[in-house]
Amino acid sequence: MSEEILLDQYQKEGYLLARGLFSPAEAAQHLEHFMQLRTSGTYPLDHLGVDTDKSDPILKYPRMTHIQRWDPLGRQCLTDARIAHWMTLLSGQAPLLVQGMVYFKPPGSRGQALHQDQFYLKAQPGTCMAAWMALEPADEGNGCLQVVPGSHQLPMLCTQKADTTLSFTDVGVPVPAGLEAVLVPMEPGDVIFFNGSLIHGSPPNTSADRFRCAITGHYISADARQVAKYYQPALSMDGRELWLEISEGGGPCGVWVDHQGQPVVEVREGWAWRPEAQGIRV
Ligand SMILES: O=C(O)CCC(=O)C(=O)O
Repeated sequence: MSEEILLDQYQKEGYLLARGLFSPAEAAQHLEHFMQLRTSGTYPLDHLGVDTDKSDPILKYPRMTHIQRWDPLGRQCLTDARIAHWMTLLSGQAPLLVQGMVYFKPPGSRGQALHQDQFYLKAQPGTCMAAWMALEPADEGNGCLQVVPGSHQLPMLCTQKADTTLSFTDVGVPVPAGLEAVLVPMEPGDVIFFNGSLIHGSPPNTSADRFRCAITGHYISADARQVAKYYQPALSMDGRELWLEISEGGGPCGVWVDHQGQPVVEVREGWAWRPEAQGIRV
């Protein structure tokens, strides 16, 4: 598919799937490296999620966060020229990396409730973006990514309590009327790029014995002047650390309501900024 068609799709749907952006061999090399890291130690900001009990598989395989700050291969992967190319094309600006995470998602583990990344990053002006790469086959059975096409046009929605039997985070957003969550099955090396306002998440891994390992980067564009404190310093794709102004609190959020049969977003004051819901210790 031509870059033009993919760009058009990104504008309409809020995401773009770049199949085979990395080779299966690269994905396998990254998988082996991250699994080795995970099984051999603990790291700053390892993320466990909420409502864990002793049988929770996430206890053995928590997410590794801010990997760009302490793992050279993770940093190299998330600042790779192929990612920079697409990010620049999609946003018209060079990207700055503000967070790198590895999700292991072992068999039996919960997914992540639907959410909008910009709610947490608060990149200003504009929004943030993500690049999410499958390191193993990801499908409905092991809890692949799920997106709500077109939802990137919405403002930040007010959060609601999530079902923590299905999600390791305890806040989520509803799927607005007229929109639909779709699963995005991916193969190792496929990368999905998505807009920071796009509603996305993932269902639980219900498979008996398959992990669903993925690496993801959150980015802001080079002309952003502010981002939330947790995401600083930002990293340019050529390795420079940059400190931006800190985004505080947040603006109004929208509630999806019906007025005489017409769905509209009603805007309310005050985002409920709850870092602990993402396992963030500020
Ligand atoms: O990998 C997942 O299951 C969810 C990822 C996600 O929602 C995110 O990185 O913002």
